[in-house]
Amino acid sequence: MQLEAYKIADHNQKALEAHQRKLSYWTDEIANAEPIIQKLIDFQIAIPSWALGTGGTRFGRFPGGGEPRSLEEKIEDVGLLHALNQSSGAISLHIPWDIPKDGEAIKSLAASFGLRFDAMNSNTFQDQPNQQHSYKFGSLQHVDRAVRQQAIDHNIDVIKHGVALGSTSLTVWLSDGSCFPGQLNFRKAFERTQESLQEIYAALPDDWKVFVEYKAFEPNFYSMTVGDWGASLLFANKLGPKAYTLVDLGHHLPNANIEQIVSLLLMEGKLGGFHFNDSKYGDDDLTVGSIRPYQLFLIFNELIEGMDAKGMNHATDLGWMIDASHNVKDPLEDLLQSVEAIQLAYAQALLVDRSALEEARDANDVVKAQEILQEAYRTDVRPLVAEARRRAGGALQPLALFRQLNIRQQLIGERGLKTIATGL
Ligand code: LRH
Ligand code: MN
Ligand code: MN
Repeated sequence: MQLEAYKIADHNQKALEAHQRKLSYWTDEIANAEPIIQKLIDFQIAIPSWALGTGGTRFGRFPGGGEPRSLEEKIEDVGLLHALNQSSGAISLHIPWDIPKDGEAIKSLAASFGLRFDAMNSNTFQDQPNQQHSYKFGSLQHVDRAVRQQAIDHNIDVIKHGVALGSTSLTVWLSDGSCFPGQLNFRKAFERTQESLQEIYAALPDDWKVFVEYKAFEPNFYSMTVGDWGASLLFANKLGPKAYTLVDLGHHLPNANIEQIVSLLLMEGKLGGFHFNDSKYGDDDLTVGSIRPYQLFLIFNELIEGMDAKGMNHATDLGWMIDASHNVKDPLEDLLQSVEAIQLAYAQALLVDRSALEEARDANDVVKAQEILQEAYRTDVRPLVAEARRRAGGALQPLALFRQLNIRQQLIGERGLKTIATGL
């Protein structure tokens, strides 16, 4: 289904007066509202193709109905999100969960919804039917050269799919590691992984980047070969200028200071992109901003500081992606919430008075420094985000409109109640 523009216009018309009342505080009182609105309009967050269906857990799955049954329907779903919020203008594919059979046709279908293809994700953490070698004991790190080669070939194949779609980056996440002490020679596993990555790196087109995603644990529970930002940065540095670290917010040990990691990676010019989600315990893949919104704000605070220091373009110089899974919510509603949470944190971080903050730091005024951050964080920026959406042609209240239009019911009507999307 495609969302007609008049439905959004009708919704906005009805909500306009109340919206303008809230917005007037900004336009009357705040000097830099306009540049913030413009930055919000430019900022796009890629939706992962695997997050459009119900993920479940390893204990069970409760599909909600009307889930996309094909890549085409996934693109349609992201098109719906983008029509509603005008901020989800890209889709990130996982191969082989979503193999485009006809790259050209898929690319033009996506373009018809105003979507482009963000990072391509390879998968060497599961065995596929008819696969010659098993990844039970790893892929790029494997002791057997034939297994490594199979994983390298897969990554090169993913790059080819990406080229056909107009993507310009590859995300490599490896489940490689070990479950028990003694199982693995850490150094040799690292070196084999490095060699394998080097072969993948050699196959990257000139304008491509590779993102090395780290994760502290799961599915290996004693060691992960790319277990933290240190290991990822080592790989990225050894690989070369097209290689970067990717930060997934759920991939750290408890209480890690992610904002500091972000700051240092940016300083090194090696932060490539993000997988946004939220978590209370581990890789929970919960809705962005649902558990630790202040942490999200602090991360954006470092992102802006570090990107501005390097003259980077906020919208285009990093890969912004969501990586989520849904157990009890409608995936589309959840994704609307996640995108909005990212925009709110971004807008709040844009409000931080940076020169006052540096002054407070130089004066060792700890209280003032904290106040400056919290002043921005405690500001209600929802009218700014809504205004950015409205100006871009999106809905003032995307979630409310999604419900008013009974979009899920319509999707169930089209696709059926029992549908299972491919993915986790
Ligand atoms: C691993 C991960 C990685 C995968 C995705 C499905 O936990 O975050 O990004 O590609 O989940
Ligand atoms: Mn991830
Ligand atoms: Mn993850």
